[in-house]
Amino acid sequence: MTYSHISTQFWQQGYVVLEDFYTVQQMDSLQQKILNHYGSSPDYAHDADFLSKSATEVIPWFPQLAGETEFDPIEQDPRLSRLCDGILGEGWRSLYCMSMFSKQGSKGQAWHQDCPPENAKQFNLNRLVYTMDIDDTVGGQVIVRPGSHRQGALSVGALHEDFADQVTLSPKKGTLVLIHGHTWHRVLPVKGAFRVSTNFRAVPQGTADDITDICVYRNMRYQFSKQQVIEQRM
Ligand SMILES: O=C(O)CCC(=O)C(=O)O
Ligand SMILES: [Fe+2]
Repeated sequence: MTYSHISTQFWQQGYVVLEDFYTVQQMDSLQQKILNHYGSSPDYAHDADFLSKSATEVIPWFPQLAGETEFDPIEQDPRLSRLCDGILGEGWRSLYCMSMFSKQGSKGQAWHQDCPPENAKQFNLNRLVYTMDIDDTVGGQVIVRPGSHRQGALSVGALHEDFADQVTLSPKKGTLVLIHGHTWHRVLPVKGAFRVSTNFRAVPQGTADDITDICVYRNMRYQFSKQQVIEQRM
């Protein structure tokens, strides 16, 4: 696929998958850093109310804020910058890098949109880097609905409902997945010992730094900075 094909596919589908984007060596080294940080039995960082209402069980870590420089070359890869130029246009910028850890038996993440979808020009881009294979044995596959970035807010309904048009992604070590923040997406329960993913978020010019402060779920809108449900949806 050429850069322009990738951008076209992204804007048609609301996501795009690029296998073997990063090398196994790069990924093994990052994975080691991430696992060293979490240790064997990390605690959930979000408040309990959020974890239960959102049916989302992940433990975030912001490695670049913690001074880990090894994540920088991943983010600064010239091919990734060129992809973002094509997808986001001039003047886009990186927001932050967040690793996410889920324990064995955890629920994954319910259907959500990373930010409110009401304004098509205001969105985040998820640049998801996988430092391990995500497959049927490990669980934690990512499910998306193609084209849903154009369909407004998620419908109200079951938090993990199956849709006929959903697509299941099983990223491998080194896969880069780009997901539009308005695209409906979720993560399946984790069956293996643990699951790790790392997200380098970016935004187009003119988008606020706190664009991902409000996340839209099928049962609520949740504001992370206030640790509060700001809208019940039923
Ligand atoms: O961990 C994943 O694969 C997806 C996480 C996600 O929904 C996000 O970063 O917005
Ligand atoms: Fe998300």
